[in-house]
Amino acid sequence: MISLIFPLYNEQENITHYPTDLFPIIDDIKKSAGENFEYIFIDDGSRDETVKKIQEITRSRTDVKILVHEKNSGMGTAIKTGLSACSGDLVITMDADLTFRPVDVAILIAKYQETHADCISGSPYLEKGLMEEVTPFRLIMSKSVNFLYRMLLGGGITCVSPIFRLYKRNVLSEMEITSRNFEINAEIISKLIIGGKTVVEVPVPLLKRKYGESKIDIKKEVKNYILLLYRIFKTKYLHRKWV
Ligand SMILES: Nc1nc2c(ncn2[C@@H]2O[C@H](COP(=O)(O)OP(=O)(O)O)[C@@H](O)[C@H]2O)c(=O)[nH]1
Ligand SMILES: [Mg+2]
Repeated sequence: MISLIFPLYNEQENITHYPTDLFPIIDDIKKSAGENFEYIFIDDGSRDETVKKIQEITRSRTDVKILVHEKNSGMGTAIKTGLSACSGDLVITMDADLTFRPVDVAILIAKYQETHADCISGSPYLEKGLMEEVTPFRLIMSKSVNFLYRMLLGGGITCVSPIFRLYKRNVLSEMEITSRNFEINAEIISKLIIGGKTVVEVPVPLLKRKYGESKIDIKKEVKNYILLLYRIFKTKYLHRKWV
């Protein structure tokens, strides 16, 4: 079984589109790939109608778990809550705004079936023209940070930040993850590479968010990503502890 993990924070508009834009797409993949799925939704102290909406639209489904944080604790914390509650042997982490397309879950699975890698990571940087729209400031920040990670980590990874990934669950269960925010994805991929696990990137498009607002605070996140780079340096070259 494959667990699909969705961190949710103030995503009421996006959730109303799941009956057309998410569930039928995954149902098709279920048939074609011969895999079963469970959905894990983690609400992270949303102040809008996220919890009510997700409960409403999933009421008749038996393949859904909804977990609720009373207080907003960050996307990283939400993913960790999801990981501790899921039961698939494979785990896919996804964006609630579906900016990574549900149809591309099939690409992650096909690559896993071909390689049996520990992690298949979707990257919009692997080929030209995959990014629908992004502000120049955010693109420059992101490309610079990714360049630094590539230098430090090796492994030729083009993009460390995307959430759109498939993992072997046992590989993640063995890992101590400390990030509470968006940098969790960079922490996980860094630890996989440092630990000698296999990571394979696949090109996937990244669309523009259609509904609701992005929650990212770029300046805060860049700080977190730089701190993480320092930790990688300490662990990889000075053989010191991560924290
Ligand atoms: N649990 C949780 N999820 C969050 C938080 N902030 C953002 N998210 C979710 O993380 C995903 C990515 O966030 P988003 O705002 O789209 O950021 P962007 O795609 O980087 O602009 C979405 O599924 C959000 O609902 C948070 O504080 N807690
Ligand atoms: Mg988004």
